[in-house]
Amino acid sequence: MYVKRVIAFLLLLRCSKVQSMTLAGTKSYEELRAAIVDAENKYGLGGKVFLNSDELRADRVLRTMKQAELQSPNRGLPAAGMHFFDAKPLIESSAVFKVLKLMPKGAVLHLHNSAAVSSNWVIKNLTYRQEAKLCQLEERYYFTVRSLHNCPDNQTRSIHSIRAEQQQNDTDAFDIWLESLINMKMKPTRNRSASIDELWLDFESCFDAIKGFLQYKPFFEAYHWQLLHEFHSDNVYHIELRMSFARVFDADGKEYGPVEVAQILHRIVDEFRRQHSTFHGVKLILAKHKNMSDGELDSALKLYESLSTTFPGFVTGFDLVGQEDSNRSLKSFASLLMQPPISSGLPRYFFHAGEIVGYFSEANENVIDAVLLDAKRIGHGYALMKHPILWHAVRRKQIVLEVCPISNQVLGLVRDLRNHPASFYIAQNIPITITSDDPGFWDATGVTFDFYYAFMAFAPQVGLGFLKQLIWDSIRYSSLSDEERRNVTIIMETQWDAFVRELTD
Ligand SMILES: *[C@@H]1O[C@H](CO)[C@@H](O)[C@H](O)[C@H]1NC(C)=O
Ligand SMILES: *[C@@H]1O[C@H](CO)[C@@H](O)[C@H](O)[C@H]1NC(C)=O
Ligand SMILES: *[C@@H]1O[C@H](CO)[C@@H](O)[C@H](O)[C@H]1NC(C)=O
Ligand SMILES: *[C@@H]1O[C@H](CO)[C@@H](O)[C@H](O)[C@H]1NC(C)=O
Ligand SMILES: *[C@@H]1O[C@H](CO)[C@@H](O)[C@H](O)[C@H]1NC(C)=O
Ligand SMILES: *[C@@H]1O[C@H](CO)[C@@H](O)[C@H](O)[C@H]1NC(C)=O
Ligand SMILES: CC(=O)N[C@H]1CO[C@H](CO)[C@@H](O)[C@@H]1O
Ligand SMILES: [Zn+2]
Repeated sequence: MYVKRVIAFLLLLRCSKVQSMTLAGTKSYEELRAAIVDAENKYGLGGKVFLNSDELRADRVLRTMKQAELQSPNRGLPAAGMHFFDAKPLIESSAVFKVLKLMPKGAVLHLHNSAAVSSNWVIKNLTYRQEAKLCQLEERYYFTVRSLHNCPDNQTRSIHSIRAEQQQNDTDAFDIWLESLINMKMKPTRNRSASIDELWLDFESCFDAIKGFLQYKPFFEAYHWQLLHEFHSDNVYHIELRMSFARVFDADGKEYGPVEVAQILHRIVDEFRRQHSTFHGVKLILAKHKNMSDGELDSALKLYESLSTTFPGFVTGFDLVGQEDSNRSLKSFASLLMQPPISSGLPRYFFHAGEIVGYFSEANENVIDAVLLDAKRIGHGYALMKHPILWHAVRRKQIVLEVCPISNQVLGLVRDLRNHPASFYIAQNIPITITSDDPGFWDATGVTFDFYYAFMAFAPQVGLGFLKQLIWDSIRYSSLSDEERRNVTIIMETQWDAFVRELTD
């Protein structure tokens, strides 16, 4: 009620100068000012979250740390205003980061499997195995285990033997070069102002480079185990993973199709859960590249049907990926997506939409189509702010935006994350979830670095209530069943209480 009164008062202020003078006269300037600050804090995301007495104490501790860290050093930028590539060492030594790392982070809802694991682990582990090979095709390089259809045998060499040819003191340099194939920080675009198209070329080249490794079953298994390990170590308890379900083969040349690939992953997750009682699990979202024909979309939707009926509750959604402004718009696929060639009804859609600065392309309107196609969540929604009617609909329908701060920065949408539209979504109480998209390709292991920017750059005024809202919302907007939600809630409550205690001690 109080918030409503202040808002009503502010509207009056805007309408009638005379009236406002009279109203202002009834209260002191300072009182009114404080009322505005208070009303704004209560209005935004997390503003109404209940905090018990321990949480209130933890909130004060956290706010003090935050304030200290946001004071910019010698008129320079605080880490929250810097590009992640430059800020990473500062963030790692920050007190707020250490708290966020410790914090249970609920579910990560937007993550691409082949870009999820640290590039450094891929180099230090997978490329040191005997089976690892590298194929060179003109200026492009691809990791692989067997010869690729696009890369002839005579261009493919064992990485072990290439490494053996390096001088003793050059193997480090060789490994760094190898890593540059799958890491944006090491690309030439890093040190100059590159266009979004150039950044996406580099970005897609990372996916192309790693693809071959993930088609080999032993590598696929080790990689996904490492994925679970990196996120669980970051205090994430549930993951919804986007993947293409590409075929996998084993050492005997036996091939595994999409259903068997899902089975393999299911076994890995089960084994990981057996060993880590606080890890709840994984769900899979079939995500295909938008660079496709109607016929290919038709097959992809049929594949979704077969996977989701074989693994109900495990394969739970469908998405289309790729650079939006240079690929087909959602609108161009709309009729098929509205009436998919499947009997089990409309898939649960989790579309990437509005991952774009938002000018002059049909794809600029992808967010409209995502809403019309009844997407349960929207990947990014960066351009939604420019749609004054649509964001009301998104809030009313409680479609959560999967916000990926560092991804948006690395891919050139915004340099200083304090200018990210998520600030507006938070202020307008539009539901968001913080997630890391492709952290393996830019050294942002897990999701805590993204939380750092969300907490420090998006919303300077918020404290623990905001974080509490975010992590419980990540469970709320997941594809978990009611029973699973109850189970993960039990895990989370214990972890959260321990976290709050640790923060106040
Ligand atoms: C790769 O990681 C696995 C699992 O952590 C480990 O058992 C194996 O020894 C590692 N291999 C190399 C070559 O580092
Ligand atoms: C590699 O093999 C292809 C045929 O598969 C041949 O055209 C090409 O000349 C060969 N390249 C080299 C470097 O031997
Ligand atoms: C080590 O690297 C330096 C510079 O690249 C080179 O001059 C030197 O010969 C190398 N030493 C050995 C032992 O390979
Ligand atoms: C970019 O610049 C930094 C600092 O000047 C340098 O250390 C790094 O090697 C450069 N990276 C690339 C990919 O050129
Ligand atoms: C898009 O599809 C075309 C034709 O299938 C192919 O040549 C091209 O490499 C694809 N581009 C990407 C980025 O996948
Ligand atoms: C929930 O937890 C209980 C007790 O650990 C377990 O028996 C049950 O299978 C779990 N349910 C789901 C859906 O994970
Ligand atoms: C069909 C289509 O427009 N495909 C384009 C998708 O975007 C990539 C670049 O990311 C282009 O190479 C494709 O031509
Ligand atoms: Zn994505």
